[in-house]
Amino acid sequence: MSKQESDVIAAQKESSNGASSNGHAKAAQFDASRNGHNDANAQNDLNAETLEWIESLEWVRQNGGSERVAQLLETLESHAHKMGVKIPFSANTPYINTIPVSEQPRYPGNLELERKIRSILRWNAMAMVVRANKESDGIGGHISTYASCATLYEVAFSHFFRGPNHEDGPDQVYFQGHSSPGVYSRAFLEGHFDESHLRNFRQELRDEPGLTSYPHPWLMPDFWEFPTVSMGLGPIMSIYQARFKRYLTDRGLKDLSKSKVWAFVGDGETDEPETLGAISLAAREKLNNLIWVINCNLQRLDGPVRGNGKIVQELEKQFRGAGWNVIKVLWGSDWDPLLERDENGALMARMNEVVDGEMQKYSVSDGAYAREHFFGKSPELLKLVEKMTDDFLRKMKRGGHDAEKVYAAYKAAEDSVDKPTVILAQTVKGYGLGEAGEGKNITHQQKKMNEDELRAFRTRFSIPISDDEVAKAPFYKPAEDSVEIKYLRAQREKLGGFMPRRNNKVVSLKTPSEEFFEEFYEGSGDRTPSTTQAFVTLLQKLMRDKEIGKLVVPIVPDEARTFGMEGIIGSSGIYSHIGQLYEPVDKSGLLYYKEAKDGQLLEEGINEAGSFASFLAAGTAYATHSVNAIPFYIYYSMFGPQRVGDMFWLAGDIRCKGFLLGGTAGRTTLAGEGLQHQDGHSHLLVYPIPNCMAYDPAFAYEIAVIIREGIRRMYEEGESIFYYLTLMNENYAMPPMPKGEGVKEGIIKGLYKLRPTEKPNAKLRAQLFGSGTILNEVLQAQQILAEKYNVQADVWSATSYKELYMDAQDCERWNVLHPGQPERVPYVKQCLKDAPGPVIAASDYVKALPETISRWIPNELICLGTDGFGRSDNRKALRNFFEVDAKHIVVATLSGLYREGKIEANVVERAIKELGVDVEKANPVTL
Ligand SMILES: Cc1ncc(C[n+]2csc(CCOP(=O)(O)OP(=O)(O)O)c2C)c(N)n1
Ligand SMILES: [Mg+2]
Repeated sequence: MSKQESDVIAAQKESSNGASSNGHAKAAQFDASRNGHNDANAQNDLNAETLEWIESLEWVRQNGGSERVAQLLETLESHAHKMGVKIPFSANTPYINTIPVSEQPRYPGNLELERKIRSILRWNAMAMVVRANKESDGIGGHISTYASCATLYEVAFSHFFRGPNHEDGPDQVYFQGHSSPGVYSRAFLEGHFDESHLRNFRQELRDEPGLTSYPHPWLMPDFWEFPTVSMGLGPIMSIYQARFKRYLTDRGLKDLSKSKVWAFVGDGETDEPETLGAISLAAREKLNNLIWVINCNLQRLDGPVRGNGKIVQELEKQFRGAGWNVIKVLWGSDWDPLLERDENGALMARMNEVVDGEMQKYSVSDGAYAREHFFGKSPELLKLVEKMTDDFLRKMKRGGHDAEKVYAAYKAAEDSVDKPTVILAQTVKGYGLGEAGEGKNITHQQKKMNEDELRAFRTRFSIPISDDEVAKAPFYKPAEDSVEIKYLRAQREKLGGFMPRRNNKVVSLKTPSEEFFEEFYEGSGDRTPSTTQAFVTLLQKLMRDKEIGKLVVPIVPDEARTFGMEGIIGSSGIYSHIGQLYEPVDKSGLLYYKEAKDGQLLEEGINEAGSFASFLAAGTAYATHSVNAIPFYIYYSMFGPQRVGDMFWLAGDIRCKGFLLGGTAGRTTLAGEGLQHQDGHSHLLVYPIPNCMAYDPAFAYEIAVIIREGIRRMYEEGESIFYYLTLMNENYAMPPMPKGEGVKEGIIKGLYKLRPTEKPNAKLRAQLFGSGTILNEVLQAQQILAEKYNVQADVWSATSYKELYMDAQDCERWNVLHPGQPERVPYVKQCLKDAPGPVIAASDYVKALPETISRWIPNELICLGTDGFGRSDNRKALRNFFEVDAKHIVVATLSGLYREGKIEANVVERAIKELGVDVEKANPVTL
């Protein structure tokens, strides 16, 4: 096969020069035309010279191997550069398989039997969707995605994917979301699902168990590991998963060095920035434990991915440029003899030039069409296929449907030494569907098949179902002792058992004692830290803890200095697989910029999506790797759910644990940064995520109570929840935790009385709610109200409106469904039972937060918040602008009392004047 390989190399060189073919004669012709030599003698000289070079290369290949050839070419190229020769850059190789036939390993399985098994899987996957849609019109599902990638999956299931009992540990597989019917279909043959599961695909609310539309660990917690259906998230998660496995290995927490991470990606899905946005990290970190399989069926939902171009070539450039190992699997074995006979490179040139839209056309056309349009481009090509029938031409496979080609690619990927691998597999969307959708633009949406189409499918894949039965699309499972089932099971047995499987048996850890947190309960004394600093101190203490310290995974996106985490960089170091190859500029200092192989901090650079992917990998390590990693991801709160909201949602689905810390939070607390940076709404954005616990704490002890409770619930009790805390950068003394009853409970439930009035029996009473640093404004207002206006107010710290809201809704629902029974009273209502006067709720967040609980507040409620775009100015000016400072709280309280008929309007007017409130100022929300 030396010939083919040298062809490839020659073609690479030529294509980089803009030529479209290889071969001696062609090369010489090209030489001549490029140099403008028309003179026949000169041309002959050039031909001879080129031939000599090619022959020399072939000699080197035979005697020194392809590596030596590559070395020589590299040296020559560098030399040419030195001589000033301009060589046009191309990261592309020709449009042929990367692995030549000569290097294809022997296939280790029974090809014929595997083909039979694949056929059955295809049938059941299709039948699952067709039947579900027959029963419930519009229930949806996808046939054509799995149809195109069945071979890609099956070769991996039969020969590669390590299962849970494999001695190297399990592989992590990110399945393409829309291919779920194929994965279910296999679980059915393996005996993990019965017919009722398949019957209830996409029908989860029946008496029998159903199957989720796509991979959702929330709904199938012992099956699916990773939600992938929101395009782009599977790919980016897989990169950070592979990196996190390295991290756990390098830090000695668990050796995960022998298993792999696989991600199956759609070619259309590569348009998502999240898909390709982090590929350079994978190469930089030399993640040879990562294998991507991009199913290049050349189609997305509406039509071709690149009708006028070539998606495979486009991707090849990007991945090669980023430093990945790229393996193209484009043509099946039927094409090998043709390429072998392609002496002048005409076939390869044709493969290089044909655009994807045309390739798609061949998949829906007969052999005569391909002969006329693909091979008909030149007499040479027509001659190449003259002995082949049209039927043979029609059946010639694309690489992704050829198990031997796919196996060769996977094997090479597994053996990659220091690079992640991407396999670009060319397939046909809806392969095997025939008239029902194969290669058609509508195929992605195809969910129904008529009797003729079902019969044709059955016949094409030789499924033993009779003509009488076929219309009902019955599921087919060979007998338990059939060769197919035995083989299927035996292969999985060899590879460590059934998969996908999510580990639900989690070993719990012990929450640090109350004493551990005591210093935070005691307050800061004379010191005036911000809540951010208080958190970082707590984080450092947790990291030093003997029991759980090593499990803590701090994550930052280039923001450690912003949050005062230099100490963590200096003490624990930033994780780097290769350590630190340079002397940092600040090495002489106490806390230098330290990178280390066992570094604990994940410093992800300016990359919130990547940082969140790290959070997900760490926060699910309890299930994926049986390591109770506790991630603390701290970032600019504005770049949280607003920036990567879909990943927050996914964190819920994937049952991620850990703490998200939105730093520099609060629309008026982050002063000068202005409109794009000041977050006053992220708390509202996490409302819909059912298992996200959101808190806006004001003091160090509140943070300590919430974090302790979080560790207890997530890691001791094993609850599938995660925490979102906002942290602010305003410095003030952290008070000690009030001694009264129910404070800790109140902090956790979202509301507790912080500073009650000393005169509860006064005539004028009010209730003030405050959150985050605005609680300090509320405390000031309490004083002003008492001193100047004779109003006695209780001050409450509202740590979580979301918690109050969830609790109230839960009570409400129960009460609606249980008339005549004693009503359940929401916690917030219980708190306000004996609390007279209007309620004024102020925070650095939008007014909608306290509004969500307004129905359960028995008194008059006035909400103050930071609705509107932020501004650059100092806190005083901002709080005046957004009307959340002490004076606005006082005026709102007096207004509330006036509405309740407790005071005259002129009292409010007097306060407005005395406090300098501008009542003619426009509403900040419109400014
Ligand atoms: C973020 C996101 N946007 C849109 C969709 C809807 N969608 C589902 S599949 C699909 C096309 C997928 O094409 P491709 O990635 O090529 O996969 P194929 O089915 O061809 O293998 C689209 C647009 C989605 N699931 N997620
Ligand atoms: Mg596609």
